[in-house]
This record gives sequence, C-alpha cells and structure tokens, in this order.
Amino acid sequence: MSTNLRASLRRIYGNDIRAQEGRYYAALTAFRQRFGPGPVEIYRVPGRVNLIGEHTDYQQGYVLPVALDKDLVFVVRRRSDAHVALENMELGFTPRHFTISDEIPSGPKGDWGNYARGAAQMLSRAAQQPLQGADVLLSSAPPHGVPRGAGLSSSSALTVGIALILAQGNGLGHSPAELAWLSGEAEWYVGTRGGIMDQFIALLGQKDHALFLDCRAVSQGEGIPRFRTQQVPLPGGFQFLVVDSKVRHQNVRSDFNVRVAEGRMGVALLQRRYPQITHLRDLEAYDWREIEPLLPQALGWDDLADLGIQLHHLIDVELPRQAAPFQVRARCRHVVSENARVRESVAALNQGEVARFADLTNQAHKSVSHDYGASCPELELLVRLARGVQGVLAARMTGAGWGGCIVALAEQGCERAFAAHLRPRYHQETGLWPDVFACRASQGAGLVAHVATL
Ligand code: NG1
Repeated sequence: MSTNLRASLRRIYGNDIRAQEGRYYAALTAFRQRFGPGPVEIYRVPGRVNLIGEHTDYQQGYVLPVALDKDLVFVVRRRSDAHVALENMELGFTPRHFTISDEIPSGPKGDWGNYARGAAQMLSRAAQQPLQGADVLLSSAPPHGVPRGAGLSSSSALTVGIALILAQGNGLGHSPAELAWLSGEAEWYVGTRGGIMDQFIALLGQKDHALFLDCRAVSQGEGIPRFRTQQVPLPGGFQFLVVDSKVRHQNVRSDFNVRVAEGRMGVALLQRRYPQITHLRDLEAYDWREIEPLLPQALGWDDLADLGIQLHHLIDVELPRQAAPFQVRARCRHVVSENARVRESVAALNQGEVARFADLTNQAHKSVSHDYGASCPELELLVRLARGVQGVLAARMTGAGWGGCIVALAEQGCERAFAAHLRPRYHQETGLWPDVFACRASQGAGLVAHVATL
C-alpha cells in the first residue's frame, strides 16, 4: 500500500488504520480483478447521524448532523466515453451500466443503480456539455461501511459519491455546497421527496464538528442556490453513541411521503389566512397559539375534498388509502418546535452548555415520536434503555425513523458499559442484536488518494 494512501487514511481515520488498510486493499484488489490493472483514484463519502432537527429539512428548516467515520469507498478509473460501469462488493448487488445523458432511463423502482443514474443525469443537465464516464467499484459493507436502511444515509452517500466523481473527473468546478444541492435534486430521480441535509453533511462535514444547516436558500433566482451553514464544535469530554435497532421498516418511503404531504396540507390551509407562508419554517415568525386553531387535528379523504385541497397539487406521488386520517396539527407542531430546538442547540453547544443541549435532545425525541409519529416500539425501548445508563445525558431516535438508529449523548468512556447494558436487554425483548458504535465526527467526502499502479 502506498505511503500517500496510508497518510491519507491516518488523516481521515486517526492513527489506528489497520482495519481501514485491509478494507481499502480489498477494494483495490477487487477493482483490479474486475477492471484490470492501471492507475485509479479512491474517493470516500461518509454516512451521517443527525443530532437534532428531524423532518425539518424538507420544510426549509434547520438541521444539525455529523459526518460519520463510517463511509462508502469508491475505486475509480476514468473512461474516455460517456459510459459508467458500476460494481458493488456487497453480496446481492449485481453490476450496473449506463450512459450519461440528460435523460438516463431509470432501472426498476428500488434499483440500487438508480442513485447513480440520478446523480449522472443531474450533473449532465447542469453541465450542458458531454460528460466522460468512469469504471467504479463500491465498497460499503459494515462494520466500516454505512449500514443500509439504518437511517445513516447510505443511499445519499452513493448519490453524492457518483456526483463528486463525475464532477471532478470532468473538471466541472462545483463547490462542495453546489454539489450537495445537485445531489439533493438527483434524489428526485429515485422518487424520494426528501430534503438536503444528507447531501450537505456528506460533503461539508468536518472532524469534531456538527454542521448547522439552514435549509432555506439565501439566494433566489437563476442558478444553484446558496445555503447558510455553520460548523459547530462538539463538546469535549462527551461522545455520541449510536445504536442500530436492526429494525428495517418496509414502508419508510411511503410513510415519509405521507409526512411530507401532511406538512404541506398544513401550509396550504394556513396560506388561506397568511398567503406569505410557503413552508412550515415560516411559522417561526408567528405565535403558535394563533396558528394552532387554524390547523385541523385530523383530516380524512372526504375532508380534503370538502376543504378543496387537491392532494396531487401538494405531492406528486400516490399516497396509500390507509394514510388518512392525516394528523396535520401535530405534524406541524413538531416541525415548528423542532426548528426552535435546533437553533437553541446551536447556541447551547457554542456556549458549551451540554446539559441544556441534552434537555433539548430529550424533548426532540418526545416530539418526533408523539407529534410526528416517526418512532416504533424498538426505538422507544432503545431510548429508554440508553437513558438508564449511568453517564448518559440524553437519547433520541435519529434519521427518518420507523426503525434505524438512536443517538445518545454520553460522558466520554461510557461506551462499554452502555453496550453491556443495552444489548442483552434489547435482545431479550426483541430477539434482535443491536449494533453499538461511537460516532467520531469525520471530514466530508473527497478524494482519498491517487494510486499510480494497481
Ligand atoms: P434518512 O434517515 O437517510 O432516510 C431522511 C431524509 C432526510 C431527512 C430525514 C429526517 C432523504 C434522502 N433523507 O433521511 O433529508 O428528511 O429523513 O430528518 O430523503
């Protein structure tokens, strides 16, 4: 392994790089087997854990995620044509091929290649020039990769990776924030009506920092919008412990889209009185006591028709019949209160007020669970167990929810006791073995190294 690659690995992962060396070496070997010898580049894109600010990004609100040291690794060789050949080292992911253009035909719904196709199509449209492709091998398996479906944003990491590789290979000169926005747009290709948090933290993450992102663009008009960000230092003497519940909800996307729609119903109703409200984010300028009575607690399909709300004007995906009754008031209350908590959390962390931040974290869990209905019994159990460990100040679910992970704020040095307390108890009640790991806030996506000979 070359010294320049070793030095990069130390810079990214710290001094103990034995496991990482093995993993990168395996990826290089697999690439050579599939694509033959010759020079390559290596990129990495981190997964993320969101500390606070859940389901706020797609309402132009605030978020506070951290980039993990768990990441996707891409081995890349440039091609002279517009073809992309994708290989994945994970079992069950067969190769994908496509040609870059402004209209790349999509694979079947849920196909893993669609994340790459979406990124390539978006870049092609933005570049307005023919783009050259690449041979790409992806290594993503846990424990060092980002677990899939765990709410740690592995699919966005794939989209961001392909966007970054193609942008850099074609000298497109986009800044990390511009690429993040383009990658967010690319997710529409796969049918997710999500926000921009995952792409921004994947590209802008910094060691030992969380990223405050204001998901409302500061610049309007032509071109790629700009967003306000701030690096927020993580408190010394504490750590964030992540627990993967191993629950993978089948219908996350459908539930997610229902939540998007419920928020938009709220906005549509409020606009009748306050036309200037375009997103729930705008409600920070209003007194919630004035707003609340304008939002119905629950709306059935018939109520929508009676109120003249045309669902297909609000969201362009079909919602299942059983999605109603729509809990409009509680969903909006969560987004409004969560935005306020993110702002207060940033102030608390900047001032080193860890107890205040812990309190906000616990409140955030209650809100996303009760008001937003995005939790599940297993996440509730994990949060309860985590809070029962000595040295743990707070715990909440993180990510989209309905399964996936929780994150706990704990005093440094708690990790072992934490895992020993949680794992057997969780297993006893659910039959599942949760994964526990400490979150080390890492740097965002980028080129790891050039490897001259393979
Ligand atoms: P995950 O947890 O990766 O499914 C989703 C959205 C985020 C954000 C969170 C909830 C996508 C790609 N990701 O994340 O933007 O809305 O849920 O806070 O849609």
